[in-house]
Amino acid sequence: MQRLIPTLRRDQVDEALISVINTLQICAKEISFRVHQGELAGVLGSTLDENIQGETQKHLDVLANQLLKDILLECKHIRAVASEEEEGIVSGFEDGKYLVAFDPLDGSSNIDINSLVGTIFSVLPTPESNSGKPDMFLQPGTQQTAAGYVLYGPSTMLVFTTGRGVRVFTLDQKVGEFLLTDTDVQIPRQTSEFAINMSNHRHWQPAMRDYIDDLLLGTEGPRGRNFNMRWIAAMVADVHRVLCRGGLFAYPWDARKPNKPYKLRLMYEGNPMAWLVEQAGGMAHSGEQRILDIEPTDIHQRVGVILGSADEVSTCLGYLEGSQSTKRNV
Ligand code: FBP
Repeated sequence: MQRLIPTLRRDQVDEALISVINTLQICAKEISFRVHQGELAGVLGSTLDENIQGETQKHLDVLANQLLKDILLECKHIRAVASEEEEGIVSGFEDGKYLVAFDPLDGSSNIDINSLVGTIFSVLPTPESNSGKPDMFLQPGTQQTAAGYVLYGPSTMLVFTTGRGVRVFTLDQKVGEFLLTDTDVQIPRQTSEFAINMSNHRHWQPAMRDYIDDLLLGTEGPRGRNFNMRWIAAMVADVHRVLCRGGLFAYPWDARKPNKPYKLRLMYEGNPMAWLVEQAGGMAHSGEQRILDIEPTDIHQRVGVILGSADEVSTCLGYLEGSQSTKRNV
């Protein structure tokens, strides 16, 4: 089975970018070990601190963030990093060609129940301006040079793209190496599976409620077939399922906090997942536009997310644009 670096060389990826992705895999192994040690490594539970998002930090959030910072900033090709757990950016090598934005531990609410969590990353080129300020990161997702995630589950998987399709590696615990286990990930256009936090239903736009209600009506409704629901409450795991077997994943606009109607973050959740999904033949939309076309204004800005099987995302957007009617059979 092929290892990471030979695969990247075969893909003719730039040597500096290979070094960045190689550094990310080293981080993944360190975090994977601690996640799988759980209470034995004393990494469960919460700290008393809040992060820039106003969320209580878990010990593993802090530990994973520190590991990523320490190891990534040793890489001479990294100009700076931005993290969900850091207010500002952290500078690296002045002449580093790349920037790395990351969510050190996605799905934090799953840590203490031994459920699926992950690390999500997005790599961007250092702009010519090289200001050393957060504005270096404010590039649309179309500018990403690499994007992916690590899923810490029954096995640890590294899934990423450099614009040459989606590559899937599995960590061989015996030799401590990520080995290539899938190269041609394709998301089926059609699906009968959706993922959304249903408990937020009353807070959604009416059109989004209609779309989901028609899925729930199944054969008795306008969709004329049954749909199944899944929600792992970790984007990395819900999107992994979509890459494996199709589906629609959504975290849409929500009326609860008018000044903060979205939950997920553009730079280190929306953009990397959107590029992966598009590279696998799916669609990724904010409800207003293609996620990868969004011009960011802040490294921690939030975005609506509707992604997955292309035909199903189109149908959902049809409801939001009012072109898809909800004529009930009732
Ligand atoms: P973080 O855990 O990195 O803050 O990510 C947010 C997240 O956990 C996503 O991974 C997941 O899709 C969503 O929030 C779950 O939200 P909810 O608590 O509404 O189920």
